[in-house]
Amino acid sequence: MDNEAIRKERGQRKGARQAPRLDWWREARFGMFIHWGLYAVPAGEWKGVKIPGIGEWIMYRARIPVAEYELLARQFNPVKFNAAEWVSLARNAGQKYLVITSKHHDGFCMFRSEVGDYNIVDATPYGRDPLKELAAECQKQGIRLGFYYSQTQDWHHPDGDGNDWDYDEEKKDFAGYIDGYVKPQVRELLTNYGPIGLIWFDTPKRITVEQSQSLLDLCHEIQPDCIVSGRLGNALGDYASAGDNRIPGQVADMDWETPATINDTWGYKTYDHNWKSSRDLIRQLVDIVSKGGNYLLNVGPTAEGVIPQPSVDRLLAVGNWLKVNGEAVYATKPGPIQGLDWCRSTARLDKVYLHVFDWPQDGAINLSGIPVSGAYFADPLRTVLPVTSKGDAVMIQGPSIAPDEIDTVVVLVVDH
Ligand code: FHN
Repeated sequence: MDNEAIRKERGQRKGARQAPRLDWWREARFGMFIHWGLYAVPAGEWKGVKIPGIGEWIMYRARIPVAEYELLARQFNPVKFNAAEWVSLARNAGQKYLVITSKHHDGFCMFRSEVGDYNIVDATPYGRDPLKELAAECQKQGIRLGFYYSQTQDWHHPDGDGNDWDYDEEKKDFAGYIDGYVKPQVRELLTNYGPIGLIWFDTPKRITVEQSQSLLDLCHEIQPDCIVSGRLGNALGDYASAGDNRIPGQVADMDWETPATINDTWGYKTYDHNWKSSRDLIRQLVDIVSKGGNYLLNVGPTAEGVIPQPSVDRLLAVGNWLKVNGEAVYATKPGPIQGLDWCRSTARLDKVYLHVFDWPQDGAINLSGIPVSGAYFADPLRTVLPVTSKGDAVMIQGPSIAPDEIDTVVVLVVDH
């Protein structure tokens, strides 16, 4: 049981649970996270040495001086980036929103900014703003767009948090950095790219209650419908953020999301081949949704702008599964059957969706305490299954071989 998965300071603000601005997000359930930035150039290796840990932390882990790290911008030329392809991959994966790093902890901005020239338009040979292109494509293909923005850590800005190898932490004017740099940039992100579904702040660390509150107010003032992630800090987000790759052990009575990796890193690393299987990803999605959460699944494109093929393959496999079983995922709530290893459940209107992970050898599904009056498979054939009841016990008879060994969805018609 992972009951510490959602830390208090990343929790949901009081009253936010009732806010209609979250409605689309509650129905979406599944999103694409994209970690893309200068760190894709070294891709896990610095001066011939493989740097352990997640790829986007290479500047920190190798204590790379700002003056040296900045030079990576000259090599960043993602000529293979194609916004239409990325957005269509998200669509085909069954993901309803996309969140991309506009600025990660290394401080490099993936958008044109008037507040400094350490950004993809002004500092790289590429000279284009990929967020503009993604915004246009998301509009076109009906995907909500969100921006990740590292509000506290900035290892490039002299007053941002985290870089103590170039700057003296004691002398930093963190408040000045928030007011004079972060806020204008958040304003740019919410003004120049059309409607933005959400702002995904991260690693709150030293940010004060007042600073978190003022960032929240700023987002809602510019775009009242924009939602703000729990990593804003101080329990002020519109929804709660679970730890990376962490899933609560039981239903969490709040709006929450798990950000997760497909391999071990977020930002691209040439040598991270520890890919989760599509079976693991589908089951994680279902596990999360059955507990009332959203799944934000990451890809880390290369410096050329290519999403690694193992990620593409797995996302498409999840998408194919969702094409058949999507009604048991989107816009559902946690179902009434909880705490069993062999299955999960979700619910919508008068239907309960039983997700069977471990199909019984004799094909007999035994449940208790659920008044089931009918059952059928969620696949397009909608094969009806015989149901027999005895007192509190219900038995649904299916075939002896699992129709889908990853997750067979049985739709239960339940008397209320
Ligand atoms: O430090 C970051 C990390 O690089 C990555 O962006 C993840 C994604 O959830 N968030 C932070 C660690 O929790």
